[in-house]
This record gives sequence, C-alpha cells and structure tokens, in this order.
Amino acid sequence: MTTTAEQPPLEVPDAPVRAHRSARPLGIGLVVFASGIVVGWSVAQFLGATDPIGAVGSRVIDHVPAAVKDWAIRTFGTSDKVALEVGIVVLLLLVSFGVGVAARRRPPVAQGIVVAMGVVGMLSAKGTDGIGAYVPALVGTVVSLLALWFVTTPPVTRGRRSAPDLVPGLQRRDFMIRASAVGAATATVGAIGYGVRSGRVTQLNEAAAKISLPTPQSAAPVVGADAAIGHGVEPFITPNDSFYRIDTALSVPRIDLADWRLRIDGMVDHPLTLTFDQLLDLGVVERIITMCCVSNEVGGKLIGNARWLGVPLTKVLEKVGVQRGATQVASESDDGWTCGFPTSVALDGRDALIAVGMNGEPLPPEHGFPVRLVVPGLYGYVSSTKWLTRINLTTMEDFEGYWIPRGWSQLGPVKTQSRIDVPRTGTSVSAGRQVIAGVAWAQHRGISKVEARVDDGDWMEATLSTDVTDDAWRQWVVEWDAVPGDHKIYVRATDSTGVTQPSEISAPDPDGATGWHSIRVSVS
Ligand SMILES: Nc1nc2c(c(=O)[nH]1)N[C@H]1C(S)=C(S)[C@@H](COP(=O)(O)O)O[C@H]1N2
Ligand SMILES: [Mo]
Repeated sequence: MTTTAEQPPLEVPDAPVRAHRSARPLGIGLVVFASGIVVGWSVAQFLGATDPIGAVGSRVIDHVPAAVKDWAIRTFGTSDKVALEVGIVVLLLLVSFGVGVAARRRPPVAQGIVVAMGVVGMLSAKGTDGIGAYVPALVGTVVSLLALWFVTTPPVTRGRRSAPDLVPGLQRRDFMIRASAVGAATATVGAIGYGVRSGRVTQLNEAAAKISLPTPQSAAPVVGADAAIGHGVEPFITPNDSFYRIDTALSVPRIDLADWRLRIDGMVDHPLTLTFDQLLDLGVVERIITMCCVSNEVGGKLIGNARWLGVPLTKVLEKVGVQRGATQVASESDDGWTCGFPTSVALDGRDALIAVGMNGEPLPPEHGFPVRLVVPGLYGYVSSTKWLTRINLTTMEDFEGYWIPRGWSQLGPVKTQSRIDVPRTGTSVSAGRQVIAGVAWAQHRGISKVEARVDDGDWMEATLSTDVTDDAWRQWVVEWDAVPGDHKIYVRATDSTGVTQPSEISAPDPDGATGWHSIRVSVS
C-alpha cells in the first residue's frame, strides 16, 4: 500500500512512517546548509575572497595523507578534483541529515553542528585574504542558524493537525512554505554571486587574451614534417586544450596582471621585484620542451610537449647575483604551492624558462597564467611552478617543496620512458602489415633508440621522428607483419647516454615510474 502525508498509515505504521522521518530531517538539513553555503559563496564573490567550501577543499587536498592523494591521482587521474567535490557533497548530505535529526529532538545540538561547520570554514580560509577571509563563512553560519530557526519554529497560531509533526509542533505544510521561501532567497543571492563571478572571470580572460607577447630573440627549433609520424600517435606538439593538467588548486587562480609581481630573493646579492612588463623587458626566447608528471604510470598520459616562450631563468639569476652556498632554487605560487630544484641544474646550460607563453598564446589560466617555470629534464613537481610569484634562493637542507614531506623525492630528474599509442591495447587488428607506434622521452638527455617486441620475438628497431631537441619527446614507428592470434607487444627506449629502460615495472612513488610499457592485441 502507499501512504501520503495526509493519510497517516494505520495498518503498518512502522515502515512508511520511518520513510517520512528519514526524508524530512534531510530536508531540514539541506535547507540549513544550502542557504549558508550559497550565501557564504556569494559573499566571497562580492569580496573577491576565498569561498568557504573551496577553502575546506584546499585544506583537505593539503592535509590528506599522501597515500590517499596518490591513490586519488592514480584512480581518478586528472578528475581527482571532481572526485573530491563529489566526496564533499556526500559528506554534506550526511551532516545535513544529522542536523535535521538533531533539529527534531535536540535543537541546541543542531545549532552546535552548524556553528562547528562554520568554524571549520573560517579556519580553512585563515590566512588567505586577511580579516576578510573569515567574513564569508561567518555570514554563511549566521544565515544557516537563521534558516534553522526559521524552518523549525512552529507558528504561534496552530493550523489543522492532520499530518505527523515534523518538529514537535511544526507541520509539514508550514515547513514546506518556509523552506521554499529560504530556497528562493538563497537562489537569488546565489544568482547574483554567480553573476559577479562570471563577470570577473570574463574580464580577466579578456585582459589575458589581449596581452601581446614579444617576439622571441631566439626562436624555437623548426619542426619539419618528418617530426610527424602520424598513424594516430599523439601529435608532436600538444595543443593547449588537451595538455594534461595537474595541480593542487581546487579552483584555477585568476590573476590580475596589474597586481602580479615576481619577487626574487633569499640568498642573493640584490633582491628584485618585477612587474610583468619588467620581466618581459629582460628578453624572451622560445623553446620546445616536453613536460611530464612524476605520477605518470608506465604508458600514462600525464605528459605534453609545447613551444614555451619565456625569459631564461639564468638571466634573472645573473641579475640578482646568486650567493655562494645557495644550492636550491625554490619557487612559490600565488596559491601557496612550492617546489625547488638544485641551483646546479639551473646553471648547467639547459633552457630553464620563466615562461609566459604556450604554443603562441599567453599561458592559459589552467597552465599558470601569467607566469610559470618550465625546466627541461625535471618532473613538474620539483620545477614547473604555475602562477609563479616568488623565486627564493636557499639551500637543499633548508627548504622542502610541497611534495617532499609527502613522501616524494627531493630530486626529480625525468626517467627514460616510452609508450605505445598504436595499436590501442585491447583492440584487434587484421593480419598482415601493421604499424606499432608511439612516443618516447628522456628530456634533456635525448632519445637515441626505440625498440618494440612482439611476444618473445626479437627486438625491432623503430624509425624515429626528427631529433628536434633533446628536451622533447620523439615519436617512433615499427612495421610489423601481424600473424593471427593474441599478442603482447612491448616497447623500450634508450637515451643518448646509451642507457636502456629497465624492464621491471615500478610505481611512480617516490621519483617516477620505471618499466616497459606493453599492450595486448588480437590479430585476426
Ligand atoms: N602552483 C602550482 N604549480 C604546479 C603544481 C601545483 O600543484 N601548483 N603542480 C606541478 C606538477 S606536479 C606538474 S606535473 C605540473 C603540471 O603542469 P600542467 O598542469 O600545466 O600540465 O605543474 C606543476 N606546477
Ligand atoms: Mo606532477
């Protein structure tokens, strides 16, 4: 049988009533939290401050045990932030339910939970925007408390009593009316906040797109048609919109160029602060550099190759005068992320760049607008700070970047790797002449040889795309006479120092994955 609120169940009271009970506390809790969160978020937009949910998310990202974060990147890849957001929503639903239950029985407990959540929001935003950082969560908490009071306080004059009370003395109908009113007010404030935010993002994006970057004093190497192997291998240059993205920022920092400064200090003779124009005045060069993430699994896609326009890091280091004993070039981003690498690497002649352009455009916001570091031959986690605001000369002992206390190696030279893009694993191909093709990389050493092997056959040496630069990957292709059956195909690369990739697969943690990539195909 079915029951409605107007027809209290008589025959089987237990089950349906419980269904009502569980729906209603959730309703109360949702109204209470949604109003506070949405209003808090909107206030943050008005103030240009960190929003409480974003702040909590960032704290979770920064304080979650390294193993959990590694697992999240492994499991969800570049969708790890979506996973976190889903997690936050699920958690809020649970807490909402708790508040709803408490509101019915012990109102002070419900108020206590709301205040506790507000305090978490305030503490999470601490240190981001001065005193203003606390305002959004504070306003949100007050709104949630008012909403709690409003939707759970019975009206003075009692109406007809036909349905079980939601909270002692409060009927479902009263609750629905009040919840709708709170909902409408919340939606209005939220829409205004959203409008403010979209307006600001559009304005910053337009300003960013408008900046004209100078012509490089030294151009990137020319990429001939022979650098393109084709056959469905990933292109030599990765377009900006398909370049992998890895960072700890829950929402992409949006930086106003007029406010941006780069500070170079620490163990230097003449600390320096540069505006964007002053940085560009030092002169830019363009270089093709492949960047990859240390979290990339064997065969993974956390790698991309771009033409980077930037000021040579050495120019800036010469200007400030690096002091003897300053063994580490540490750097810091607008969102508080840090990393560092040996000064000897910065000064060994490689094209480390303070980059402002990517593939002929200003850096996209996701990839560090307005300025980031790119260092050939080092994994991103030790070198390629996006939204760069500070370069700090220090020692290897005195400073550890973001990922180091989380269990990753302090040194992060890129390991030689190779990947099979064609055929795709798990697919079937027809017998006869087929190609096996992919990419291989050993940034700053260069790739000298790639070989592929079918089952336990002989290694077949691949044809390589033109050697454009040691700092970029190379595409490779092997022709293969495919015979019917199920096959396993392996690849291995040799770098220009003559070292061939080891076969054993090891996990990315702590300093980059090793091992031969392999795929399975069936030939018919
Ligand atoms: N500010 C900031 N910069 C950062 C990171 C970050 O989390 N925050 N992640 C680093 C890591 S681990 C990598 S692999 C590269 C990725 O750069 P991309 O997102 O442009 O591909 O950025 C690096 N720079
Ligand atoms: Mo990374």
